[in-house]
Amino acid sequence: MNEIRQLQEIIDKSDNIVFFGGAGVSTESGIPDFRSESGIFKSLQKYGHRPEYLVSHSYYMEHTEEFFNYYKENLIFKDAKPNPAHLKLAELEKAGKLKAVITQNIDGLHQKAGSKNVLELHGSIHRNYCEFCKREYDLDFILKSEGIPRCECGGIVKPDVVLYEEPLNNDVLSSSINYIANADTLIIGGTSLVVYPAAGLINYFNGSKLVLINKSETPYDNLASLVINEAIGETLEQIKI
Ligand code: CNA
Repeated sequence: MNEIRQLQEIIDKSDNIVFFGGAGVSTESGIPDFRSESGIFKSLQKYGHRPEYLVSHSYYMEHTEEFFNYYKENLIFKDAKPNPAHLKLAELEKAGKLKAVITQNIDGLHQKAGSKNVLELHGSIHRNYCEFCKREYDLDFILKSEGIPRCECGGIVKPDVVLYEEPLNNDVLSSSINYIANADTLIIGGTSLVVYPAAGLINYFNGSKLVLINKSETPYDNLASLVINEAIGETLEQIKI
């Protein structure tokens, strides 16, 4: 049986699917990921550092202005639109089959596609807050700011994005664990599964079908019932609900 038919059968038989995804879910929307060749690794050439360092807590603290330059240029894609992967996941939720989307992405495209229950492990570019008085700001405020975005009170406006070296939000993490632990099907897509603790979530899965849809191999391929090494948007687009 070909892979799409196998995936269709798994989805048809399940009504407790959880999706767990990463940067690869948004590459078909024109947002580069970190680790494939076309990804932000090009940052090495332009900034002389790996992206992990440029979006780390230390870099933010020690080179705040450069951090914002890199962040605005490389992590914000204001005009990006949901692709067929985001749209199909939203449809699956609407049909009552998919219970949650757990994402490492910060781009907000799942919500734009119509998904309601989205757990953002690494936060979102759309939420920003003053480190001092906690006032909230939207994405436009960050985009329009020059240099370091400053609140009226003078505090730095920090994106609500989990930087490397920073802990994940406990509520989001425990809720994600709960969904995964109770799912009968876990579809993982567009993630290299090397960024922890997010990648470790897979260990909580007790269900029967683990599906991996990723262009390249992952360290968990041998655990999966089905591995599809194709583009996730092109793959999910073929699924009928
Ligand atoms: P990653 O480590 O960059 O891996 C992405 C994976 O997706 C790679 O294994 C690719 O082979 C694969 N891939 C790329 N395009 C596709 C596609 N169309 N279909 C299927 N597979 C594809 O990304 P992770 O999410 O695993 O890394 C975690 C970091 C990167 C997280 O903290 C993210 O927040 C961060 N990130 C987020 C965005 C975003 O919000 N869109 C963009 C870039 C990086």
